[in-house]
Amino acid sequence: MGKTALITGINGQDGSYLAELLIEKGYTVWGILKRNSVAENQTYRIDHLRNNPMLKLEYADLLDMASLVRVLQLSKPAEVYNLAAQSHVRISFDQPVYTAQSTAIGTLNLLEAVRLICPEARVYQASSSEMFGNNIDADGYQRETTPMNPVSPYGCAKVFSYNICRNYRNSYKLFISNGILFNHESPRRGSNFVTNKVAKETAKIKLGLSEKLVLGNTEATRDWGHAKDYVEAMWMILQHDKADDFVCSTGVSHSVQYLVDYCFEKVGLDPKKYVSTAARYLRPEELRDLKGDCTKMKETLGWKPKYTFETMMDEMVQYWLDFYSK
Ligand code: NAP
Ligand code: F7E
Repeated sequence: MGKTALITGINGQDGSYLAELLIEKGYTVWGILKRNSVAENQTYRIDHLRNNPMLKLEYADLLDMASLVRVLQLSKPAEVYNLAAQSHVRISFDQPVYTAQSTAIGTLNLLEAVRLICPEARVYQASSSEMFGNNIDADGYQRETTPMNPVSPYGCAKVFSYNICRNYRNSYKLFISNGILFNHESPRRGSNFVTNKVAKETAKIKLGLSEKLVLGNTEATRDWGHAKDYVEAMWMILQHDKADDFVCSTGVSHSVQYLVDYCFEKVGLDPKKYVSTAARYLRPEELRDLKGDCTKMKETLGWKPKYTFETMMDEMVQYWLDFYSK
């Protein structure tokens, strides 16, 4: 019989790809959905899996520990992937308390529930490169040993989760691992994150459906990988013989301006004619540059990404061209 896994955040970008991967591997996959008034839209990323008998969905919320206890008792998972969070950095400045509740205290609720109900389960925590803030090692990279100095409520909340996971691992001998993942994208990325916003608007402008793209800080640089490659890393982290923390990245970074130029050039348009900036997309404190060194991940687990920045952005722009051409 295959293993059983529970995914929080199953209807998010990563949760949807991880559910596909685990079902392919023969897992029974349980996922939690938090209640939303528009139920139709909430599961669009996993609707293609809804009739699969290996997928089981339950209502629960990271802020409601009783609901987590209920789902852990029902599902009895061997692996728990904690992907749920308020994950938008800019929005975390607008909703700092909710971000801290869901992205920090939500993790603690889940760990307590695991400790009480299924202490044998292996837990993956979705930690983030946002935790490093503007700290960069002398060689220009961030890695597992880089000091954490977050510059957003989201980053602060993720540092709490990262640390409480290490604390529970050491105090209670639970198998809890952090994946410190750098930005990862796909056509399923929320369209208010910069890669998918640029891909979508490039396609709309090309097809005559829009005339402008308004952005924030175009000088920031990010290390962008593909979510499909990164969910494979999550799975590998939980198959390792001991709980540990791993950076996952591509080691290549580009500026937001380069991202814009790449997408517009792909469809044969001059970005200068369409792209402008506005203060509303700036953050009170900016995280300028991210570039990860994932040597530990590659050497210990043998992880290797299949996508490059270019093949990923090609897929995303093409997705929106097809979407708006239907
Ligand atoms: P996402 O698309 O924003 O998905 C977040 C998921 O969390 C959604 O399914 C959301 O449900 C759910 N959620 C939010 N609050 C919840 C709560 N209180 N209780 C239960 N579920 C809740 O994020 P993602 O890009 O897939 O990222 C997955 C995880 O990795 C997140 O923790 C994120 O912070 C972290 N991470 C992401 C990246 C990246 O570049 N993508 C990098 C590093 C770390 P609704 O949609 O119904 O609200
Ligand atoms: O911004 C700049 C913005 O919102 C990337 C989350 O998954 O990765 C993600 O956080 C960069 C930033 O992602 C716009 O200022 C310019 O410098 O796509 P983003 P993020 O903030 O890096 C980390 C690792 C996570 O863990 C998070 O969950 O792009 N930028 N103009 C813009 N960003 C947005 N969203 N919109 C703009 O118009």
